Amino acid sequence: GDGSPPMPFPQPVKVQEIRHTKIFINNEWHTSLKGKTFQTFNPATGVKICEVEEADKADVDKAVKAARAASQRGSPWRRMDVSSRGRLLHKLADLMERDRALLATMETIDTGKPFLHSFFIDLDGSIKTLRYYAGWADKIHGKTMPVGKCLCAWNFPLLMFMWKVAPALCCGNTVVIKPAEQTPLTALHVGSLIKEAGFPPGVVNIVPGFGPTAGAAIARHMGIDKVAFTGSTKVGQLIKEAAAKSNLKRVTLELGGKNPCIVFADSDLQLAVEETQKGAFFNQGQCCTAASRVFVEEQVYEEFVRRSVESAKSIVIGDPLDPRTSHGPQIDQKQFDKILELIDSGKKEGAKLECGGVAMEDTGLYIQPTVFSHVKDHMRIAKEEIFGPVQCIFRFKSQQEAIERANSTEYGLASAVFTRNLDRALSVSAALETGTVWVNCYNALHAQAPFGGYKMSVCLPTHFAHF
Ligand code: TXE
Repeated sequence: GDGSPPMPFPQPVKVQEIRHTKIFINNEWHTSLKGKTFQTFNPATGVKICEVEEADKADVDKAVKAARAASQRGSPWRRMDVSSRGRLLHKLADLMERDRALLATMETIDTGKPFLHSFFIDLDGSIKTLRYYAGWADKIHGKTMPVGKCLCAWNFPLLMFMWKVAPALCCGNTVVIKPAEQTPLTALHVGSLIKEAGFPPGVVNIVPGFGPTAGAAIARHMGIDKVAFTGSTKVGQLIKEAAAKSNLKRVTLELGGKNPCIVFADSDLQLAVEETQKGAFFNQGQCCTAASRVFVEEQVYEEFVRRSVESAKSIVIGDPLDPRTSHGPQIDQKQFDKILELIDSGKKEGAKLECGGVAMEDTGLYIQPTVFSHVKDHMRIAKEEIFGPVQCIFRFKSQQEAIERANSTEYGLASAVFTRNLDRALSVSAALETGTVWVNCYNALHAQAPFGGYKMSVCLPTHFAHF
């Protein structure tokens, strides 16, 4: 270094007690109308964190009424001038900065993702999203929609909350949002910050609960004009169907991916190894953008596999609250079982297991970073979204072949090209049927850049917003 003392790492906060565990409607905390609660667990230890009030259809109705009332003509939210709306979004971002270590700790306890990732990636992205849309609030002209409803997944609970809520609020909408049942805690804490920031009652309402009950009630609600969803393709289809059969509400979907990387022999090989592996293992592989299919040109194939295995073996697995940890547990038993079953299918279908492939012993839902080589396109691990720390490496001969194989999937979210040849980077990027193509990098996501896709990965009314 330059002789100066190292920057201290941010530290997790000691969370004695989770304060916000109820349904948030009209800036107030409500118990569930049916009197039900559900438990949320720390996936690193299996220990219950707390009980959360469980919203069902009747609670969703109550939240929609509040959101509708808050968007009536003459309401404080409707009368508020647009620059004040922007200021409120900035105020919320300020409060999240104030509570940043606490929110990052809660996110880590609830999801199992490493604390430094929560702090530097999820919190950073959430705050930047708010500030980006705060800046848009007084620059949008034209029509807005009164009530939106959002359903979130558990892999980036806070970030997805902001991706959905920030643009909706920026345009003057009111929202009802259901966090994933696995990860309700940071959303509820943000509820308290929304109140503290001074948003009028009813503008944001948070209904923790399950998909088939609260989620389905939202999808078929007659009083909701727009629904935004992140999750599995199967549930995305259910939501679009429910929207069609109720009031034809507008639908935005962000679904699965089976994202290809193409590594040419002329690339910076070490960079390609590092970036594709980060892409495969980041967030324990639980990313819609996970780099789950890596196509490597035959001349460098063996060397690429060798270095990838070496790199996978050096990943630090451990307690997600320990700042040295870079790999935590999977979110829950269901995902954990699904991943191990798919790993098994890979072995049975003849892919070569280079490393990992097993769970860590004892506690928690840890799966070792896993690398398969000699993967063939027909295998299940080549086709299905694994959503776990599994890297699949394929061999290719020609550029045309690599493009065709990369595109031969029902998904079309993200992809990457690794090459030093700029012409090739441009022509391959243009040929790949994905919303994002990264060149010589991976997972470079920005609040300022659009995020969309092709085929069964995404359904967006505009290319612009997440909402
Ligand atoms: O997803 P679900 P699950 C993929 C990934 C993963 C698989 C299953 O492959 O292994 O999906 O994960 C709500 N009406 N992704 O079972 O069921 C649910 O409450 C309305 C990709 O966790 O789709 C939660 O809030 N809502 C992904 C959300 O949908 C319903 C992120 C996600 O749950 C509902 C997560 C219903 N009938 C999983 N059923 C990504 N794109 O990043 C469930 N929900």
